[in-house]
Amino acid sequence: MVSRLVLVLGDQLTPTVAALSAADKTSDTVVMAEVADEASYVQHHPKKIAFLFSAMRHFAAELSEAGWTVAYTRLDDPENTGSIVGELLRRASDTGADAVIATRPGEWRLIEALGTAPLPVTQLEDTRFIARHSEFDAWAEGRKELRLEYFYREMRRKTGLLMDGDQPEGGKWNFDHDNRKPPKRGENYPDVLQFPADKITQEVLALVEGRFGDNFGDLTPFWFATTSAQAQKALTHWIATALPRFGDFQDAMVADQAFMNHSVIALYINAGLLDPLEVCRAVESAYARGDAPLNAVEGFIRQILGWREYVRGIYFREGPDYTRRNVLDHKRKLPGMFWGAPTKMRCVEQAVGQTREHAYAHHIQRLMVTGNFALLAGIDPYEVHEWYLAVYADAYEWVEAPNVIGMSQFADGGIVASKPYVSSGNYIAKMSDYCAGCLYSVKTKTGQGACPFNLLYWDFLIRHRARFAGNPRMAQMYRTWDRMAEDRRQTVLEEAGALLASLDASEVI
Ligand code: FAD
Ligand code: DLZ
Ligand code: SF4
Repeated sequence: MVSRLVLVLGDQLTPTVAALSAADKTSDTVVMAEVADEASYVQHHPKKIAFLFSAMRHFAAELSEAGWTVAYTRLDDPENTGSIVGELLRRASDTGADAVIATRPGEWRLIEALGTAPLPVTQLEDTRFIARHSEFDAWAEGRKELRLEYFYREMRRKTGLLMDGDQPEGGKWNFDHDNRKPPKRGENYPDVLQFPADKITQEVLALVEGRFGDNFGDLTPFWFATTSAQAQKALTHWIATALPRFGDFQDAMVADQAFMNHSVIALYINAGLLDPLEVCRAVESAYARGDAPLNAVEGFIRQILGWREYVRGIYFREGPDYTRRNVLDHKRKLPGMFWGAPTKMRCVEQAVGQTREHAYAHHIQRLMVTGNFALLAGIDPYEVHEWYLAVYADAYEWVEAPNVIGMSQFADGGIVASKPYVSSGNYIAKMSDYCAGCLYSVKTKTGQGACPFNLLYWDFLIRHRARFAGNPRMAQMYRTWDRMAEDRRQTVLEEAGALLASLDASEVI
């Protein structure tokens, strides 16, 4: 009988993933491997590595129980070759298998490694997404601009989610304007469901502490779900406790509140522990039961049905060089504050501190604090990309890169974002309580204590005037600048220059 290997990667932990669906339990061998190459292509947060290794070990045990033959390589196995292709070759030689079935990885690097491996590897399309590649490409074909909103509507029609016949539920496709409320003072936020470390996780924690303990990030306390059943519980808990207010305060930021009303499920969906369409249907059911308002439910479903599918389409459509795009020619090195070096900017200190603690920050922190700062300061987008890929437990290149290179850093020239996501300190002051406890003053525009975002904002706009002045959504800002007194404009640019020089000299800013 022909025997094949069935590759299951760390973010493919779904019993119905394409490779498993195409395989034969009676004759094929599942290959799963913890390998140095995957654990170190960036300096992953230790919690991310521990989450993935523990989830992989739990999933391998579930497959064995279901009757699969599983060849599982632990990181500390002395025979471990250190790479996915190396492990496939080793297992092929052990079992006599001469072919591999794989589900196409979510990163060009690994797609290419499998494609050039010295044994035949069939890479099947990953069907765990709502849109097929062909659907996205057909939608994108011939369009001048690939705007999320129109793709999202197609996905609503395709799935019937929040549809009333052929019309959107509630008469509108998008309730975003209801979802931008600033945080309320004294608001209580529900707890995210946490799970104690079982024996498998404890072993993984010891391994990760020994091998990756020096990477940026706290390994413990470790409380992530590591099985699909636990992830499902976390989702159910969030729907019952936080979904109703997810919409209203989606863009708000509060000091020492890492999760607010966010779901903290991206890491589970992306690893394969939760199915995106089932998540959307569970949230839609809460609306049907009258347990959550439409603005919350639509806002949430748009993130998964819209953004998540859209960024995946962009990543695969744009090709392997996407992470190297740098249309703004930004070259500055990523400053130490991203790795926890001291900073006087409370917003950055909060976002990075929470990232260190939880391998998590919510969307607006990623976009309007760390992302905004990196873009204003002209940091090399590839360095920014590597940072985001490393520090978040939900980060894989297919989803991280379009968010960072495209949405956040505008390095793709506007494929994802119609204008750069930049703001002065005003936006952060409006949407958070950070500024009250900051060593800088958000109301101060120049001089002693001026908020760095205020200075860098103008510096960015002026540096890139030729590119952005013609953008109708930015014209107003250029008019404001042009109306400023000449000496004031000069002061702003001089102080911004001095700030950037301090950054380059690794001074604390
Ligand atoms: P919630 O706020 O509860 O949102 C619900 C779900 O919607 C998420 O779980 C996620 O599956 C999906 N979602 C929301 N926004 C996006 C988006 N822009 N793209 C794709 N899916 C989205 N998301 C990742 O999954 N991995 C990443 O590596 C990643 N990097 C990002 C980098 C930057 C600079 C920015 C601005 C965003 C990034 N995002 C990334 C998107 C988003 O910030 C995270 O999905 C979200 O913060 C995860 O937390 P949550 O599960 O609590 O999400
Ligand atoms: C992120 C990650 C890590 C840290 N370690 C492994 C691993 O040891 N073995 C594995 O199969 N996958 C791992 N992954 C996930 C892969 O990097 C991921 O499959 C690719 O980046 C494609 O998305
Ligand atoms: Fe951030 Fe400026 Fe507010 Fe300080 S004053 S928290 S640097 S926006």
